[in-house]
Amino acid sequence: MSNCAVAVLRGDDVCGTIWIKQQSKDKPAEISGEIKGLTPGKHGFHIHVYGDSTNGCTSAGPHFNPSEKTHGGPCCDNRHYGDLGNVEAGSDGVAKVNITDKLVTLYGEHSVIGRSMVVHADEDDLGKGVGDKEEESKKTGNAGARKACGVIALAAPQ
Ligand SMILES: [Cu+2]
Ligand SMILES: [Zn+2]
Repeated sequence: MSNCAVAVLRGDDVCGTIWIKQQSKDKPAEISGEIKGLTPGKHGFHIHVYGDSTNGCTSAGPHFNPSEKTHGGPCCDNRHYGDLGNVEAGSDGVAKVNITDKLVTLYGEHSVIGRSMVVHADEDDLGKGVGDKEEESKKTGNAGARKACGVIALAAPQ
């Protein structure tokens, strides 16, 4: 049976809607939607561990990381489950999201339902930061402030 989830991202000047669809437990997740109000360019995009917004996006906690790895890019083995890389906004501030990911799942013990989706002020360096950027690169990719976030909620099959 296919599963579907949706996150409505809200922030001071950034908002968006992101859908996650997965046809079955063994198929990759398809993540799609649109985020508006961003500065043009790349912005880190992650799933954070908690669906808690009692203190704004801060209470979403760190990146979802059940395998206890260091931060990385979505391509790579060494990454958090929640590491989705960057979304890129055009000159109109709109980022179209279209990601297929094999670690993000809507099934089982590592399901992302009930966690948070977060878009950041800055570009995610995908764990490749060096020098004084290296330590934070391995945790957050130096993606900066949390511009908008939303809880990943179960949705009707689309
Ligand atoms: Cu993040
Ligand atoms: Zn990460």
